[in-house]
Amino acid sequence: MKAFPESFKWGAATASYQIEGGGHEEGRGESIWDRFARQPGKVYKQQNGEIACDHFHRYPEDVQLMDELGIQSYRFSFAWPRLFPEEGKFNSEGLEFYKRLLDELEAKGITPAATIYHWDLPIWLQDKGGWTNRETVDHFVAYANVLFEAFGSRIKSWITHNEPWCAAFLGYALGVHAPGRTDWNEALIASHHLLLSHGKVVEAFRSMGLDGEIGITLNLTPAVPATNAQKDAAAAKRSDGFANRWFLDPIFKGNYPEDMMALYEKRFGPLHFVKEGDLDSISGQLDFLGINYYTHSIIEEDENDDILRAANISETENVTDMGWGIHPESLYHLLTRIKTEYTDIPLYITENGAAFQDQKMDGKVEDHDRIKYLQDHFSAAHRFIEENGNLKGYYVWSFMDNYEWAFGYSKRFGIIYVDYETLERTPKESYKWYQEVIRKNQIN
Ligand code: PNW
Repeated sequence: MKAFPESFKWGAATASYQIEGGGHEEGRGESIWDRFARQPGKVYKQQNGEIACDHFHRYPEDVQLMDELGIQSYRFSFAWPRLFPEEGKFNSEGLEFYKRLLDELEAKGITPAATIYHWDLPIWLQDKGGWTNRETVDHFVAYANVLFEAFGSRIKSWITHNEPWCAAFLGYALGVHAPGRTDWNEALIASHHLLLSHGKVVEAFRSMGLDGEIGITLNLTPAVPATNAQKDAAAAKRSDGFANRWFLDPIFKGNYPEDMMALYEKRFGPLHFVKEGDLDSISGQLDFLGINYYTHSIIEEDENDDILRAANISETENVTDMGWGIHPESLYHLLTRIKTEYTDIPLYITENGAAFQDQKMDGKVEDHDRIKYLQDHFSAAHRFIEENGNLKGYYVWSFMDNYEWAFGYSKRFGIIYVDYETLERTPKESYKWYQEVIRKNQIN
């Protein structure tokens, strides 16, 4: 038996665009994902979040299911286009849905953890360059200030950004996420502005003197060299620089990693977008770090890749429905590395979970593969805590099946099954298993 600390917070996570729907309700404007999804060939079957899980209307039932699950905390995100649907327009009605949601959560004693940006940028900001435009930083601060004013007394746990690596590199370099750009220089600029906007919002939060905690969520993907060859080790180091250190170093050390700066400068010229004082803002003291962990990557040198000269070897065995290899031990090593190389502030796993091809039969979803995945990752987290690791909580991704970005509704990460015809919710076996873990506060 592996018991967790009494104060340990068990939770589940979602994001606005992935579950809400209500695409035109109460004055919501368009986001970059609404537009991206309309472009042929970008998203599986051109599916979008117009209805999604209809959480916008079904939130009472969903919060009821959270209560029955027993989670102490629920991580969700705010939809920026609900509050600022058009340039220069603040839509106060856009706050109403979140008031109702918070009322439900409070009634059940579930602590909210709110992400300010989980990728649904208002379209009018994209029309001005999105995250490549430094002015977006100021708009982000204005938006966050509205949330702090409206909900600062009710929400005590704030996450500025979800996975800025995805927002910058999947969105601006690889083109697989909105806004679908394929320009590395733009991605680097976007990554800096995302980080800067994080720092500026932390400063705004501090200056308002709100009680509560603020942090950021990074998706961290350990890079494992494919062989013992020195060239593969070097490629893995670059991959680590690209995915992890490019965000961890400025936040916790106040500087971009030198090897990566050299690599990018050689290719793209001086990084002019980094201005005096930016890194001071980015490295402001945080109350916690949120970590999203799904898999590690196996890296070999690739001469044909002109930027990182590194290739990700895809795995075929013991993978999830995303094709992501299952490596719980890497979660333990990742947490240990954060503690030894970066920071001992409280850590939260703000996302961990897996997509599998679930089948609903006779009213049941027997997702034993997901139970095993979660059990093994909880166990890795437990090992870290045993060794005095400062891990305070764990949010399963996801509370329910939802819109998996470019994969549309074809990938199911939920511990609750959603029938997209009827929108009926069915707790999976993993939900019942998790319920027991939370109730006992321990795993086997
Ligand atoms: C995260 N990758 O996304 C997000 O925070 C969630 O919204 C998402 O549903 C979840 O993980 C599952 O994918 C990622 O390609 C998307 O490396 C793509 C990648 C990583 C994280």
